Amino acid sequence: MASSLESTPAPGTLSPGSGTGTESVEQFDAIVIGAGVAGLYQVYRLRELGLSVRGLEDGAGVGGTWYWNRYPGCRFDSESETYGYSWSKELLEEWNWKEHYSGQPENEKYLNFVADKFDLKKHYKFNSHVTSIVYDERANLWNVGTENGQHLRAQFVVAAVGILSARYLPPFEGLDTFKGESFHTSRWPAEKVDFTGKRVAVIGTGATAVQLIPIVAQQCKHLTVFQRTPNYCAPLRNGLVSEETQNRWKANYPELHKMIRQTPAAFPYDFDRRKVSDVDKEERIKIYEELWAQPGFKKWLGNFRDIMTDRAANEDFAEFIRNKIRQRVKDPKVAEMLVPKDHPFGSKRVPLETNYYETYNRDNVQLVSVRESPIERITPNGIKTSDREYEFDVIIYATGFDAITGPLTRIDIRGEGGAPLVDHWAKGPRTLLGLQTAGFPNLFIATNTAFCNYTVCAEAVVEWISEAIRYVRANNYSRIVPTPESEQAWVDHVNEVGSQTLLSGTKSWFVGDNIPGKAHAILLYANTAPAYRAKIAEVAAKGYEGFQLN
Ligand code: N01
Repeated sequence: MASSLESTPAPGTLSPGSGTGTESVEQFDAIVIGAGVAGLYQVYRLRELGLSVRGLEDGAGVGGTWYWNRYPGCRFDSESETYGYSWSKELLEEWNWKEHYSGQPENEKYLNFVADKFDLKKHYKFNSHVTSIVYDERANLWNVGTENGQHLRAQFVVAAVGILSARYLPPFEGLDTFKGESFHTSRWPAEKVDFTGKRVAVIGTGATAVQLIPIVAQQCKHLTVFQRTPNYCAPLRNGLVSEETQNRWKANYPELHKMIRQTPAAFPYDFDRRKVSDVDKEERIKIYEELWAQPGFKKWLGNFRDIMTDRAANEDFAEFIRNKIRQRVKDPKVAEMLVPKDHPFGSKRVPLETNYYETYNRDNVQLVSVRESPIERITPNGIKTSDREYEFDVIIYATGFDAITGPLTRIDIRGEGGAPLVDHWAKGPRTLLGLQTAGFPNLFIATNTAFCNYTVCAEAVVEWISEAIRYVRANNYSRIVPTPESEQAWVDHVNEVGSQTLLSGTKSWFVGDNIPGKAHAILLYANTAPAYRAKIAEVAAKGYEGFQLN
């Protein structure tokens, strides 16, 4: 019986550089954890600085998110031409995107292409799940341990562990008793899963499930979707990239990169400078229809400027989407189940979809509200809700992630005085600029925690970290670490900015509320991406203001 729930099966084959078991202690200038978008670039930059670097990666190959999330339908929700790296002119010239919103197989190929082009794989040990990162104060070195017994030491550690890499599997009773196949979307097997003739359950209706559901519905005998909270899903409007468009991108990449670095979330569109109330109802509907016809996140991030801050303005567009859902779903009862009413539009990540709502018009698809009849347990034959037992051959858990903090707090990280990171972050993440934590010198976090198109701000973060490490070494310092005061000031600022948006009042992974028992705290920096990048640049220009160097 196939299952992706037990361990972390490696979807690919073992690479020649894979860790093989207990080895002696190896020492490097820097260790980079992760071979995703940020990790690969970090290894490249540190190598360029002349450091000895070891990369450690849980998977058997490069790709991070694009290695693990192989579920059917997985693809960028960002425009392909904005998601690729911007730092190599040659790379931009050589790579052709096939689709406007590129799919997982192509994205994994792209990151392999990058890793091969810049000869990055040789720095990595794959199948190396990092379990501990412990600071040795006397030696000013970090000890890094892996599940398969590797032990490494380095002065600098960069955790490029991603923000959505620690899967969340709800602790349903009886989870292990199911006799069919079960999969978590973020640990999908490399082999194609055959749904032909099968009765399939999907638990969850977030951005992942919304990509997966229409495809599985076409392949299986019967699909039952277990929904707790309906989302405001909007059409992706994907398409193939013509040669002409590809050539236009290549000729204009510098202008494109300049432009997206000026927009609030690094997408190729900006908010309308007007407020909802500046425009009369008839004109507004016209504008909403135009936005609706556009691809990608424009309906969200190209909308009126107050939709993310003003509840009444938000409600105007929310009602527009609700009506779109009602028009697309034939059965009014099912349509009403799919209409979100308990949170503002865009206060959770907006899932982008292709035929998602039409899928509920199919005869072989059923929607179950687990708000009305909660899941009580997983049984050997399927799922038991408070209502009845459903029988399945396959259960798909599209239940999300312990976002942003999870990838770090699941590692045993101990800083000065042996203090565990998990204690320091008990009430939410505590960092300066999302980059470093007080008490954890020379440990950097290379993930994009700004509200920003992932690669764009990940590049900025990697470049900042690389320059900080260069600065430390060039000036004969041995350590860089935030002062507790500057860390507190940043935490206060992040909370203050978050409280001015509609994000903080809605239950989602943005605020940790999707994980039972996790502290409620805004996990993203909800200011604009240009403001974030300006802030980190300013701190560096002022000799790393707020950081202690010694
Ligand atoms: O996870 P989610 P996701 N019983 O947390 C439900 C990124 N992404 O993997 O909403 C029943 O959004 C939960 O219900 P509720 C993107 O940033 C990017 O879908 O908590 N249901 C929800 O419906 C996204 O935001 C792309 O009430 C339970 C679902 O599981 C992030 O990944 C594509 C439950 C989880 O939704 C996460 O998306 C896809 C329970 N006990 C994703 N527990 C691209 O752009 C949870 N749920 C490529």
